[in-house]
Amino acid sequence: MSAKTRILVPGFIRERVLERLKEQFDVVRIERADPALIARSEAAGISGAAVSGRFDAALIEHLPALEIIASFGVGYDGVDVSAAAAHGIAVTNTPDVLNDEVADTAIGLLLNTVRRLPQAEAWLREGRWVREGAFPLTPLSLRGRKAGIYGLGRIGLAIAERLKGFGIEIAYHTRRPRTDVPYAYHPSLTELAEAVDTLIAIVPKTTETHRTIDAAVLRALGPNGVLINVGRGWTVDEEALAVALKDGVIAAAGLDVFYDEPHVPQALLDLPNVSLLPHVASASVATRDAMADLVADNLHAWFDTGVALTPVPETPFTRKTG
Ligand code: NAP
Ligand code: 8YV
Repeated sequence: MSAKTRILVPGFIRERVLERLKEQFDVVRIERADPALIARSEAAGISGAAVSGRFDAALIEHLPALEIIASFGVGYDGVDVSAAAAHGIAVTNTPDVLNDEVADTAIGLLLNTVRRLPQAEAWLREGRWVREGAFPLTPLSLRGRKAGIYGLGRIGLAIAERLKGFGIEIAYHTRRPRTDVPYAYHPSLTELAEAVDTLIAIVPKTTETHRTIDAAVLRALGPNGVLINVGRGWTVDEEALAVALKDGVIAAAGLDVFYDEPHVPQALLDLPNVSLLPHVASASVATRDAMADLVADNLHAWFDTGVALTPVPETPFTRKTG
């Protein structure tokens, strides 16, 4: 009997991924993605990997027979994709299966931010409704808002579909205009921010998106402005955001993602006009199960058929056999 294909799984991953991998593979677990944790002799027998989080060049270079890295999540910024591509290693992510969940959360976060629903519930639970009467009217409303989506990809489109149902006007900024949508295109983020009062960020973490939501963009959004970020914290200058929220440069913000997770700057925690979530946009059992299945399905497909199901654009490889 020939030996089973060996798959390395560093650090935490959903149990369902491990169960699905054990159907066909030998799973090698290490505590974290650190080459020091796997001896050279064992590293030489690893053909695939599944990861939720970091997988850097040092680990890639430590695994001479590695063919594929299946990453949990649609954003694959934790994987050194350039190093993988340079070694002919395929990288896969988990697109589409989370679009609706993340878009639902973006809308929930927008409503929480504008209508202060978490604060209203706290008011009730703390007995203030009984003692003090009605919760104060919210200065902000969704009515009449114009939304600008920064990143009109798979999830951005799903957010736009939902916003249409709220009767909200939609515009967007991406590097290249889309030809398949009726929404107004703005060639720069600042121009988008000037044209709208509600900016929703859902762009990947890349060198180009680093801290692009800065003081100037927030000024352009204006005093009635609301920022929602469900993409990556990397995209926001958090110091500038805290100042803008404190000084009334913009009205409010709703954030699911942060620059240095799980750490949230005290300056943001101290503000009353920001709604904060601990990176939960895709975090339902059903959606995380679908993501887990796609991680496993990519590895099964690669070793069964030679083709990954959802390779990232930088590594459009097929399996070299023989
Ligand atoms: P996608 O389909 O690849 O869409 C990305 C969009 O961003 C595209 O419209 C792309 O358009 C645009 N974009 C990329 N670079 C840009 C730049 N430099 N300037 C302007 N626009 C840019 O990705 P997706 O599936 O929608 O996911 C988007 C991101 O959301 C993920 O990468 C991940 O980081 C984040 N996310 C977060 C959560 C969460 O739990 N909070 C969950 C899922 C995803 P162009 O290429 O034309 O510029
Ligand atoms: C997950 C995400 O929280 O898919 C993404 O890019 O940010 C989220 O869906 C994350 O990947 C799981 O660790």
